[in-house]
Amino acid sequence: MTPAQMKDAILHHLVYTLGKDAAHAQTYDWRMALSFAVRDKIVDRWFEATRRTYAGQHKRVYYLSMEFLIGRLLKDAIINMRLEEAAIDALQELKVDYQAILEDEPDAALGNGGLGRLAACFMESMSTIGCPAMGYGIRYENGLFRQRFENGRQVEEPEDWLSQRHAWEFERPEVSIDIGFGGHVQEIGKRANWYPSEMLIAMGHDTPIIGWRGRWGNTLRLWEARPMHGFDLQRFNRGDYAAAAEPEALARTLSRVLYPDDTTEQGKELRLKQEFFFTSASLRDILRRFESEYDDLRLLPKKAAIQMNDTHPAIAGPELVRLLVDERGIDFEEAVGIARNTLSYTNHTLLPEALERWDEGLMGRLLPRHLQLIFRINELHMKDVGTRKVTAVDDGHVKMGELSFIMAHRVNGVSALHTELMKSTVFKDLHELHPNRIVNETNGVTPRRWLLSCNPRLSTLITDAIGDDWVDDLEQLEKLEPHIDDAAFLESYAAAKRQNKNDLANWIAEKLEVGIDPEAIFDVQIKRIHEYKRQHLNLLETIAHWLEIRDNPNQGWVPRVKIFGGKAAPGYVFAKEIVRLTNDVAKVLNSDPLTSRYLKVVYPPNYNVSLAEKLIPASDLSEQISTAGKEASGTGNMKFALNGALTIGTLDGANVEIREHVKPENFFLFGMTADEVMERRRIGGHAGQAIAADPRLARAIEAIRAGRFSPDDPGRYHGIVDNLVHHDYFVVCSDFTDYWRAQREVDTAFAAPKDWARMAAFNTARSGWFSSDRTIRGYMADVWHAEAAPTVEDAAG
Ligand code: CBF
Repeated sequence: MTPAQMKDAILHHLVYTLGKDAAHAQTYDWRMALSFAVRDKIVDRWFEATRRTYAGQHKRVYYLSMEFLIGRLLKDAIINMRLEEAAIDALQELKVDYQAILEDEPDAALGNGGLGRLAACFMESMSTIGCPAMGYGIRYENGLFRQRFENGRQVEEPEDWLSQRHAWEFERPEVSIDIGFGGHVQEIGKRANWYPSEMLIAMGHDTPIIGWRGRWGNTLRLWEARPMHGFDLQRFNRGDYAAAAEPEALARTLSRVLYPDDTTEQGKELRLKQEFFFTSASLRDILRRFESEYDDLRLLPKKAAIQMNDTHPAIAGPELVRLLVDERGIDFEEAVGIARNTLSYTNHTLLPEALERWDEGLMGRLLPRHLQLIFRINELHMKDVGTRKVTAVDDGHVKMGELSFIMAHRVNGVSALHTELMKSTVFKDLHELHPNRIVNETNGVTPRRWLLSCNPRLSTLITDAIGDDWVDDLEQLEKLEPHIDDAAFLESYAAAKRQNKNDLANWIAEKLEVGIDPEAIFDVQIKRIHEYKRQHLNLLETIAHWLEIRDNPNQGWVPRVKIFGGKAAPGYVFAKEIVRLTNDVAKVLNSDPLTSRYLKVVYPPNYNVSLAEKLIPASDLSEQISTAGKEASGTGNMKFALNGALTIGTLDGANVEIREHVKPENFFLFGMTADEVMERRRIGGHAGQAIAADPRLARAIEAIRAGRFSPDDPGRYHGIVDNLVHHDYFVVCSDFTDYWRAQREVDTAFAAPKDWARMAAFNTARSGWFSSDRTIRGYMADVWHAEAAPTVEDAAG
């Protein structure tokens, strides 16, 4: 597409789709017009991919996920369609600011963190590779909450990403599926009829996801909940307006927000309903498509692979069995076999509190037929394996991890360490019974968004050095290794980072009104706030460091800016206290005339995908400091390494593999291993011992306890202090001393800029393995047994 053609297309949409004339168009209008111009191009490729999938009778992959953290889509689309030059030139002619347009797009925050962002990377990689696939999820009207700080406290506000028209989706009213809850079951012979007492409709919205070079396009289908019988005219005519609108409001609640706080009974019920809602709609859509092409349901596993992204869609097992048995008359045992060979399950966490368990009473009330089937599936499994040792139903609860395991032919972990821990802990018994079921697929990230798009300076430098094949095959980055010995290349590498840091410093000055020194180490921890991720370990080290600088302010300290980003779950009190403490520490440190030129803390609110795209290219140090054994993989760790930030981290999740790839000398390792953590916990008073042994740690804790960061309310953080001193399940205190040591090594290394640049460049060169293209190829081979279709460009060539 030439710039002139792009300009015509933009003006066409401005006038005929948006009804605006150029003289009065606002940023929003230009953004929409540009989006539609780009979307038109995508649609052609998307249709072609769909036609080829049907014509070639290719196996399709269905990715069921409660979260798709897609963020902004415009730049992604422009980059993947290789329309950047045309768009920039066309807008320049139209005197419209391209960057302002990109920034105007709301962030689609349809995920919490790693799991949802992984799903988004996978969608892009499947399209790049040409793996015929469809993502299924929920079209949350308000997504994850928007975070604001009020006197340092987190305040949650609804995310209103849909308050403006969403440029990328196509509404599909013809894809409307009725979903039931509650009611009763009538058994007739081997089948049953389920008569739900409550019904609503799942309506599809399709977003095309285009791969690199526009080679292939897949669909992300998100379900919106609608009422069965919208508006009640009788009630309205009687003047009861609120009651007249009630069915609609109730139905909408279902697709309103992501992860409603499930600390209340109502929250739990809503969450289970959401899970069933999107899983059932997706399965019925999948079966409808399958039956339009094939008439033998036994072919299902050959033609469809359904991935359960964590246990959120775990009801897929019993629901698929129900659809096969009750609605299609297949024998129960055969139906279980078909379902199992079609389904697979990814486990993303071993944290006990995150492993879903549903109360049998609740499950029986909402999904009575499914509960019956779960009991039968469980019985059948116990009969097959000849033991009652493992069970999906226990102690009045349905255990969704076990249920998913039993109903899947493959179960995967997301890093080598996590997969081994799955085998030896949570799924030990099941693994012994099914030793071939668990496989590892270490996570990855898409290089298109997480290098090419977010870091143009580094991307250009790489392409100048080794050509642009790395975008298709990230492992080509290894070709950079010989360049790392070239002083001119290293200088350019360091210059790109410096410029990225300058941009970020300017942005922070403008948005947060905090001045930071671009020459300082940009030390970044961005992720959900959680005890196991140990933001409080980072804070303790920050405080200890601050106190040390105060003792001796003229010692020539290496300047540092600690950057935090992340949201705390609304019901997670401890995490919210960490948020507040971070802001309180920032307030005190940033205004300390003795130390602030050496140490600052910044915490931009509302961490999301777009903010990550700004922060990661400008980072020097990546904080991956979780308690060993707790972080399943991490994916932020991969994005940082790829963009040349050095990791300070524990042997946890994919850190282990990152360290192997980038070499131990280019990674700041500290802390206990997963086994050592378990040993340490057995020692009574381990935290007290660690505090007694390290005066720096003792002083930092005492500063918090004495109210140094909360002088107006000295007792504010006694909860955190008590937890650290008396419980410290996440062994923050016991890892502190080694963390401090590693941080001082960072200071020393950073003070030698050439060596630092070499280490950073080595991280980039060795991060190619962490592409989500590699991960997807792994799933295709080991889990889905699916092949790539001939892509559009390949066929044309
Ligand atoms: O596998 C993707 C990510 O998933 C999580 O975010 C999750 O939600 N369970 C894990 O915490 C991450 O370690 C993991 O990278």
